[in-house]
Amino acid sequence: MKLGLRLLLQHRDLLLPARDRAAAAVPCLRDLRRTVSTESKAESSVDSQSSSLGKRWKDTAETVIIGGGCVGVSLAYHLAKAGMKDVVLLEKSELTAGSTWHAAGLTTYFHPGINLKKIHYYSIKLYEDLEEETGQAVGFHQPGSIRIASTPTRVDELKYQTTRGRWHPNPQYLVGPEKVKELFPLLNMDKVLAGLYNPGDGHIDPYSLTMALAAGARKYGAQLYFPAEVTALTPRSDGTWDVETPQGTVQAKRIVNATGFWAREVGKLIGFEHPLIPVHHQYVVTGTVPEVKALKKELPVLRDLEGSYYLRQERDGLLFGPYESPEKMRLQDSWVTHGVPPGFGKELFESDLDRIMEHVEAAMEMVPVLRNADIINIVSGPITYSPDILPMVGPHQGVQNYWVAVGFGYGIIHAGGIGKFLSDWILGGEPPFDLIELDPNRYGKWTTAKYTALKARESYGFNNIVGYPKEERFAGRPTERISGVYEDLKTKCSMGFHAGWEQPHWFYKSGDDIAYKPSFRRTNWFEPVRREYNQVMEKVGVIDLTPFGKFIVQGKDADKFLDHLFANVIPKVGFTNISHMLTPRGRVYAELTVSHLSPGEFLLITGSGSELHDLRWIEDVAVQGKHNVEIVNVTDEVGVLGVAGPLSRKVLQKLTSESLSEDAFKFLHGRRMTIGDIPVTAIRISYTGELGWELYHKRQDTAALYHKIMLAGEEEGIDNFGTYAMNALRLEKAFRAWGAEMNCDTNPLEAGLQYFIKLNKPADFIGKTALMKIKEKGLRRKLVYLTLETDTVDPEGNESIWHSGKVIGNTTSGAYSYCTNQSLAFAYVPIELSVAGQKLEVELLGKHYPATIVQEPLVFTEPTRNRMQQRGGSG
Ligand code: THG
Repeated sequence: MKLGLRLLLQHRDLLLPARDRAAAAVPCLRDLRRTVSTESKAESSVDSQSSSLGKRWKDTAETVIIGGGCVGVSLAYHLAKAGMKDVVLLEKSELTAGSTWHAAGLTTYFHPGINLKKIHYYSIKLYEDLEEETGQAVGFHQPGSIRIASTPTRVDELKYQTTRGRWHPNPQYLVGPEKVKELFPLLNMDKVLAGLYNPGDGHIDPYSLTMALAAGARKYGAQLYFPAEVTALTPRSDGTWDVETPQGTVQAKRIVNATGFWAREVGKLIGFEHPLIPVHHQYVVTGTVPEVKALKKELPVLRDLEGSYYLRQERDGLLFGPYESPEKMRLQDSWVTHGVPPGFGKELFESDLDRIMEHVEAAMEMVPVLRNADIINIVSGPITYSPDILPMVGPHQGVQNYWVAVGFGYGIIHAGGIGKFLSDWILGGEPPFDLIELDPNRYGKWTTAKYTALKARESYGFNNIVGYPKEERFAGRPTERISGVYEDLKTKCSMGFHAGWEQPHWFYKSGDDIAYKPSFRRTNWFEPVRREYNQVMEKVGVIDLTPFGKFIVQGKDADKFLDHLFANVIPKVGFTNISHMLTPRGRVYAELTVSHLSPGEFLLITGSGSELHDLRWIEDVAVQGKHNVEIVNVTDEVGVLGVAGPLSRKVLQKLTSESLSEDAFKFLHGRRMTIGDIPVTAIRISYTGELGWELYHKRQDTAALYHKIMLAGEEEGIDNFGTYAMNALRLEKAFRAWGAEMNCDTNPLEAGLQYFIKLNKPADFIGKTALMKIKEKGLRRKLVYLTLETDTVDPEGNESIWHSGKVIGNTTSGAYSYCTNQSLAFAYVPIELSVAGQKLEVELLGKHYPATIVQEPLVFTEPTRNRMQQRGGSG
């Protein structure tokens, strides 16, 4: 039975049961596709080799990949192709079972983030060549794609996104309505204001793609076994794993969990609760639409951002997939609470057209021929979601040699690039490029099942929400990670979410518009942040820094271990310094402060977003080098308050009998003391660059400490400040931020971190040799400091920089400088342009703004000001 969409709209209640029957009777799209691809030349040869039962069972492996979906198979292909000898893939039922087989197969060069564009690019290039390499047709169509903007904000969004990536080779063009109509003649143009056109986009057959990757993997020597269900994972004392299956045990140097919606089950085998949950994703396939059939060339893939759906041509019909709102979307929570039903492999969920009706209506308005289309299939299949929609890719903290490649909501476009990325990481010992947003260690104990469900609901529903800078999402908050001052501050400020913690972004005062109003332009927090900025520059401010990651490192080898781990020298007892962990290739892996608390006892502090990311590295180096050290993560036990500003000494002095004078407590010194009778470790450091202290204390003391400081500072007019003001303060002082100015794509010399890198120290620190070579060869690009003449928009980071009509670099972060009343940014530019006075242009929202490279900093830090005054300078 065929049902017109129009008919369904009118009689859907009546027709639902019939439709379900109809849907069940019609072969699934993938089955249709498979019939097509079996006609291709190599399919049969691939299938005949597929099952390994009866074949020689390998009992040792360099890498065991668990899961035969497109991601796992792509990793096997890449590792084997790169020359890894013993690559074994274990799949519990058959290749593509799980989510791959029913995926809609969309491929796009587009991603709003800057790093994932590289993954998309690689995947598409790989898929273009795969048939030739493996002899397996992959059903790759590249009719292009258009993202439709139908509101002025959406036009801004497309402009914002185009500037964040012009240095990538991904082809994309912002086009006007006429061009959109030309590209997609069946569109109702009433609301279309603009489109983002990606000519190389399209779709691929996920089944054939996986088969091609499998053929390639085998060709290069990988062993793919199925059915082979992993039933136990047992670590050996040497860091290797025993991977048990009913067919036998494989001893593996490393294991990779690539098991899609089974990833939780596999994680549980070693005690992890991966924050993943399956969602029901539905798409609808129509029969032949005469107007589509009449077209001379295939329609580009359409993404209607406001309508929240994708739509593409499927043979002579259309395929349409919506993302329902958080309230309407469906989670398969029972698979989290009770586990995935054993044997679930190539099943689908029952479809529910009712749930997607508003998107159907939006689509019929945008593409009117849909009204008369017949539905021939509705696919409702499980896709795995992580809380923030992005997959988890890389080595996992807390255990040796356990890697994950899970949580793919868009596995088809990610599979190729992720396979290559992970393979390069495994073989090279460090991430080949920055893809920090996929670090599995961004999650932690606080990402509970409940949190994951709330967040996946939001993430799925917000698939096509406007992607503003400084966007906040509110589902699942607060988590169990609550600072001691949270209750005091929660009604006084706009909180930001950092690794499970709530941290003040900016504080309200009477008369402020306190609504959450994200914007591509300056918005309602612009003036309040100026107020906080002045508070710290002129008086004294308090900030909750509890979200910092905090580790104690101690033991016999502590000094030696840290000397090897960090590029800076080890501070003497009582001192603190800023130290970087470099990768073997000489890139910046992390930036921490190291405080030598007592002989052989160190406190390491990192930013909130990098806690387990850094800890994983530190632990791996300790274990692999057999260092006799104890590493304790004290993040959850320790609270931190920062007190900063010219009057901070005066205020804190009231609360202690120990002298805080310049001579008695110097910059970058730390000591244990009491502040208002509360024991603290006080460190004289501040990311604001102003006079200030950070007070580390037991987390249960945070509120008491906060109140004592606020009371003591009344006379001085003490007040709160948040991380937005902190960002402006640190940028004016030209302090670099990890993740922006430095990451594993940058070396510390081009990032201007020479001062912290001690190439002359005797210890052979990680990255030293590589860095010496980099220095010898000379730098190709450098971080520069820019002022910009803007109007109502400030740089954020990742905007394109133009010079002589060409894109020559990108910003890394930016802010308004409240001191000099202009915009300010850090940026990477080619070395020959990296001179003070050089004029450039920064593209913001489609407009080119004049920028000038200036000498850093714009504002001197308090210690520098002091030194200059002592020397009689101007300061
Ligand atoms: N406080 C503490 N630890 C931290 C941060 C912090 N760890 C992570 C991150 N933030 C580290 N980043 C910096 C960067 C610069 C400074 C402090 C932390 C800083 N720099 C001064 C400068 O560059 O002039 C001093 C440098 C020096 O003379 O050594 O203060 O905020 N605990």
